[in-house]
Amino acid sequence: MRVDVLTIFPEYLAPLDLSLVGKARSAGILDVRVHDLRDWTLDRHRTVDDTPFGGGAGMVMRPDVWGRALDEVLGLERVVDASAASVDPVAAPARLLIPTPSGTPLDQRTAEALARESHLVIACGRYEGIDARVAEHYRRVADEHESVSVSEFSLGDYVLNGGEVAALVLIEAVARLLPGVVGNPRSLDEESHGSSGLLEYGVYTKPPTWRGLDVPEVLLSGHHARIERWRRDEALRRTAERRPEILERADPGAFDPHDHDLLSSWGWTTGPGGPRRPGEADQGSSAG
Ligand code: 6GU
Repeated sequence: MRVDVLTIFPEYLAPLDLSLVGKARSAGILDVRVHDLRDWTLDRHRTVDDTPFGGGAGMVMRPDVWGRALDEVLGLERVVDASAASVDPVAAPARLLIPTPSGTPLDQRTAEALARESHLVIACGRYEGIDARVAEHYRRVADEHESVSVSEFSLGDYVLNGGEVAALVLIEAVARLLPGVVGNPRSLDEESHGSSGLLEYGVYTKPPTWRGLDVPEVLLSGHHARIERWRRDEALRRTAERRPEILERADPGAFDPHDHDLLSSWGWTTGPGGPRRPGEADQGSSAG
């Protein structure tokens, strides 16, 4: 997979040399190129921002600089030049990803979809963000050429100073899903937000007693079926406590009779619409 990152702080992406992502790069599984946006400025001061039309605080990143940079990195100069030609050797479309607190929240399903792509381009804004016409323009290019698609994404409901940390997060979330990056791919199923849809159960290692705290007895029993059930119960308990909305969104068919008993013992109801937390009516059962 090829990933291009555009930023005015290329050094911010230095952690990409480390750990699993660094190994994936050395192994040739992941080709990450970090570019300095200022390389596409034309003035002596290498200006990337200006004051917002309509007034207000802060600065906005100029669309003309972003346009030159993105056309080149997305390979669009070539597409537009070749648009009259009948033979179009265009590769799989690049995905343009724009980190912004006003984007769609990034989740594991999105990371899985991105891991199947061949080329990601991440446009890291700073200040108050990138002129809105940039996303609009490349959405239009996407509609016309199918050589690119555009997604604005957010890490969560808080504000960062720029998109660089979000780019690191996205690259790590995607890179670990590429074949050959994580040693044992089965560990990807059992972790939080994996195929069960639940948060992961707690994990333990030696010593069996530490500062008066014992490892749960069942984990030392060697009884595989009991261990599996205990882990499922723990995953359900954590999810119900910490992220009840995940259980309420889950496929109602994903819960076995033991799950239902457990949820009921915590005051949840488990109708045909799936689990509902205590005090929450089933969807549609009490409209108005
Ligand atoms: Cl993706 N960017 C910025 N600047 N702030 C954020 C974010 C992204 N996600 C949450 N906060």
